[in-house]
Amino acid sequence: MKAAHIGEKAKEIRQKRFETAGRVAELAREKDVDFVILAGDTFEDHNVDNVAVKRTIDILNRFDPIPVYVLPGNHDPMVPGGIWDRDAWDRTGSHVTLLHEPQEYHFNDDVALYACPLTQKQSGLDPTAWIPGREGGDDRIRIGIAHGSLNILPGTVNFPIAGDRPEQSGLDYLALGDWHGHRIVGRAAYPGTMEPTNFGERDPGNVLIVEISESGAEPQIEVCRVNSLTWKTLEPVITTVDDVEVLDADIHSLGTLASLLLRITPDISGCTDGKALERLETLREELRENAFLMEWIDSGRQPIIGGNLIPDGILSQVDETLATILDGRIPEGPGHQFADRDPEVVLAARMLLHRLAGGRSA
Ligand SMILES: [Mn+2]
Repeated sequence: MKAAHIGEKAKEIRQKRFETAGRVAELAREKDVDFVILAGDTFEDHNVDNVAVKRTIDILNRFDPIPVYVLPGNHDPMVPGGIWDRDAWDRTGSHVTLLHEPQEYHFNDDVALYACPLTQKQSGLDPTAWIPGREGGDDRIRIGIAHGSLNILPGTVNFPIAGDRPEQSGLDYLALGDWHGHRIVGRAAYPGTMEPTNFGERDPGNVLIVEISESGAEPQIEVCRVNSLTWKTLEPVITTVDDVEVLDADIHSLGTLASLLLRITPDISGCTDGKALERLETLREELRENAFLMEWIDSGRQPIIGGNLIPDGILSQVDETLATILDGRIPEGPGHQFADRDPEVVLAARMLLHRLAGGRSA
């Protein structure tokens, strides 16, 4: 994933994603899995530079001798001249199998894999439709591998997959890719992306460890978190210092600041507490300096408090005086007699001053 939408941090994001893929290889060893499935969209598109392809192959080779089955998805479909035709694939070990045909593959005599590779970006056809039903006497573990949208929600979807595919085709498990959040529907499951790709995704950043004891047995699915970056959208309503403290604690509970991509839209339209605004500003600075990425979106309906708006001169002196009072100190010179006024009144006065002096609507 180029992650161009992240701007200057895109390169670091790409680096993190390779690191996470490497951790998945370690996890596969730790968990002593029999094999690994990548159910599509290993690449965002075919336009990937050779260095990224090489790094991907290096990571796939780190799974050796654990077999890895790689399915082409709708972003990296099996097409002539596509990503899977690069010479670099010659370097992959024999443990890596590209599932290039819709057919039955054999992990061993007891486990059959039904691969549903995609050959185009979009389709209204179910890529799993070809999977034959279970024949009498077949007691192998049968696993479908597909990429698309489980057709369980209203509306038209790309590559719709029958919600009852496991039952229809006698599958013990249907390993799916496409959805970014992890989701388990009966015997069908999406792990979601190993790293989140954007704000607003529903629980991404996992791989699934699936254990199937025998044909017909309920798959035991363990959700393992592997992501290193956390993307979080926050829309806190701030009226008091306590609200800022809660926001501060919420953010720090997400992980180290260096691992956080934050999109924060504070609503301070009802805030008349100068201390709260000051604390919020301090938090903002802390996040700006330390978070992996931060977008701070002013909601527009908030009090304008900012030095730049006030031209130098008497108005800026008044502003400074009001700020000093809000700070809990007694200003020197003119204005000191207002030091005992209700902070709400002082803040309201300051907001009014900013609106008038700044000539901007609040
Ligand atoms: Mn996809």
